[in-house]
Amino acid sequence: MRKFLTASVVLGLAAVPSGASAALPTGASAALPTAASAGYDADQVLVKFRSGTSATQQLSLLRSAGATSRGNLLTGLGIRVVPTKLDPAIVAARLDRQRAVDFAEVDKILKATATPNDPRYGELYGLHNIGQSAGLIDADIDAPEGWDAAGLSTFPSSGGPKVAIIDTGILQTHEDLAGKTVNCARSGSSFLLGGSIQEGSCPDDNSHGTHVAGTISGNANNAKGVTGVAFNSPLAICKALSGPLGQGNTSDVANCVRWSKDKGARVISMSLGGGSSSTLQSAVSYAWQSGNGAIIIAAAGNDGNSTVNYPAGYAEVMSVAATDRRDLRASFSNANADVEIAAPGVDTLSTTNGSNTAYGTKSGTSMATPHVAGVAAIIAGKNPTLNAAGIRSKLQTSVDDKGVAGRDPVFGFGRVNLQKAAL
Ligand SMILES: [Ca+2]
Ligand SMILES: [Ca+2]
Ligand SMILES: [Ca+2]
Repeated sequence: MRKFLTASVVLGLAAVPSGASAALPTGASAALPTAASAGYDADQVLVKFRSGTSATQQLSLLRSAGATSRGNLLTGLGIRVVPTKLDPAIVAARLDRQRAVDFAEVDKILKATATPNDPRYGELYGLHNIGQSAGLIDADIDAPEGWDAAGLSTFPSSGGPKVAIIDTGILQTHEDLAGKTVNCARSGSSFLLGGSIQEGSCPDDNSHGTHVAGTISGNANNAKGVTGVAFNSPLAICKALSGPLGQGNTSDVANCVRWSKDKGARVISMSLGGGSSSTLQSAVSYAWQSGNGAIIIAAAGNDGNSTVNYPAGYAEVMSVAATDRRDLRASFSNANADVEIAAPGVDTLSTTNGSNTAYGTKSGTSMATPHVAGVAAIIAGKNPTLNAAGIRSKLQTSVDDKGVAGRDPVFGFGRVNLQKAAL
């Protein structure tokens, strides 16, 4: 007898409308370069003399400190950019001690923290929380800091490891998903003999899969819509769920797991859950163990209690709980000893399948799961020889601990953090 898997537990809250996005300050888009010090200019110092210090006095003080001339004035600021052949830190320290000097300092090199130009990036509190919509500042996965750390601050659109998504399919032509799908298939008894994979067809009749895909790999810095966590990763899409409830058979999900691994996915993301099955366990065991293995991420479930759902409940699979914009447990998020990691999953904005320019918010451990899958992909991209167990270990140790200290049933090891994962 076939057991019936359903994404409906995961989808249960997906239709809850969110007023959050409407209330957002549009200026939240973080045009601010964060002053990350990366050393200082080797050839100059900055000096401000007190008023009344003559040019002759200035030149005398500068030369005795090791500068070569008075340099240039920063117009309107009264601060001089002064050349030197010595270590600017030493020259600045010498000058700073002089009574005629208001201040002297090295000319620090700043760099902008990666901030994409996508117009709705500012609403993605899960990536970068600046307190938008009554959120808690830094209740996020530290995505821009992580992109910097991973060397992705130029927002390349390719080059990352392949991520498989087993879900309701994808709207491949969506403006923020264009070019992402490199493998596409479906397995489903409603249109095929059970156990068959049909390559080349993975349409999304629900929107759930399209939403998950946008969180994992939405096109970044294309001046459109949102930004995925692992925007440089190509996607292998396997449609195992269908219809308004997003349902599918265990055999189809298992089939997709096997197919995803064979297509070379290093990460398999499953925002679905249901009862246990030997067939499904065999498939995840194959994907986890075959070759270097695939890291397998799945939703803990939206029952709001301690139910263990599968595939999350298998030892080979990381179970993902959901947090909100204040780093608190989402009311619907399951809590049990198998929960391994947490991620933002309340009112998550992403791509939807209404049109090629459609976006919307959904809530669920379904929305938390792709945040973790994206971080796993960036770990895999940065560490090409790391096996699945190594990626999992890195995920576990690069969290922000939440709730009671250490691993706990609500947050697992903690809320995922891309900056720590990418170091
Ligand atoms: Ca975009
Ligand atoms: Ca598990
Ligand atoms: Ca904890």
